[in-house]
Amino acid sequence: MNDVRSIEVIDSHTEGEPTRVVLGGWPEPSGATMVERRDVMRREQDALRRAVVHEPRGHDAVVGALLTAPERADAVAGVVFFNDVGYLGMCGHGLIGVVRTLQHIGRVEPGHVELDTPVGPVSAELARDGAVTIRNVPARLHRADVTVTVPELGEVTGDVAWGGNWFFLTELAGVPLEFSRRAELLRLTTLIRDALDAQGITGSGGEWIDHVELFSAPVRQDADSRNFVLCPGSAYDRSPCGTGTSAKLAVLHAKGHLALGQRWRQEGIVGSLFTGWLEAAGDVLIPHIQGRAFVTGRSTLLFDPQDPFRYGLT
Ligand code: PYC
Repeated sequence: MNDVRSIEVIDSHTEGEPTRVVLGGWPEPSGATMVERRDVMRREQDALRRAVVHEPRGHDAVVGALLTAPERADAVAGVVFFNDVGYLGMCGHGLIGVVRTLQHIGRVEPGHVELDTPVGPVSAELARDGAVTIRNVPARLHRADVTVTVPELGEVTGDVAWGGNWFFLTELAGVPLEFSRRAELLRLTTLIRDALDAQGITGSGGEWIDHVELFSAPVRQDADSRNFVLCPGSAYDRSPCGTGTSAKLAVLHAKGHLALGQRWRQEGIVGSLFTGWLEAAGDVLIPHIQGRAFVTGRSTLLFDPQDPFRYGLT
């Protein structure tokens, strides 16, 4: 990594949540598949992940997206999402940001866009007004009504579901989902995640549940529900979370509360909205998530060999 002197990025936010797309300067990770490329990034290029998302250039809520060569001939690009603590399977708000960024640099036009990720192929429809609808990887309910014992909270019952990442979805009576209470919400969801871990409650194959999602009645009149989502590190999602909304759709459908095609309007903690619905494809459920992203900046990150923090604060 020592010969990297600059990295080109474009910043955007999707319904309030930041995405930093890496366009150049990051050596192309080797590997024939997106999984292999993600593993090379993790093994050999992790300093660049930290440099792009950590302070002093970033902060704990930034999700990075490295564009690579695609796996499939008809895909525009491959994309590996990463954050302050590691790599994400998929990222819903991030994909919406990637599509708008590709439009900004003239690589896509309104219409259909195919992209490859380490957890499978995804696609998006970019509308003329800038709205993006992503077609996510299949979502599923893994375990319903699981009870975990959490310090301060006692027994908390929720569902474990996959929406491109692993989620524990629950409600906490008497805990309002208000932006002004975000520090407390972060603390409580972190306690839940730690308790899930300590009590061996995982996704399939023992995978770590790294996102916790709380729900309440919405504040907006045009929404069905409001959420607060703890991301893998210590940040919360400013958007309603694309993979989290996907997991929610799978849970609602499995419990008989959401028909195929029925719209679900998920409000996030800052009051922004994703609209989601499910489509059946064979025996799997494909979530569609619609939202908006806005490009906020374009910059060149510089690496001064004299700078002790050029690879970020750890
Ligand atoms: O939108 O899927 C999402 C997401 C995951 C983590 C942050 N945002």
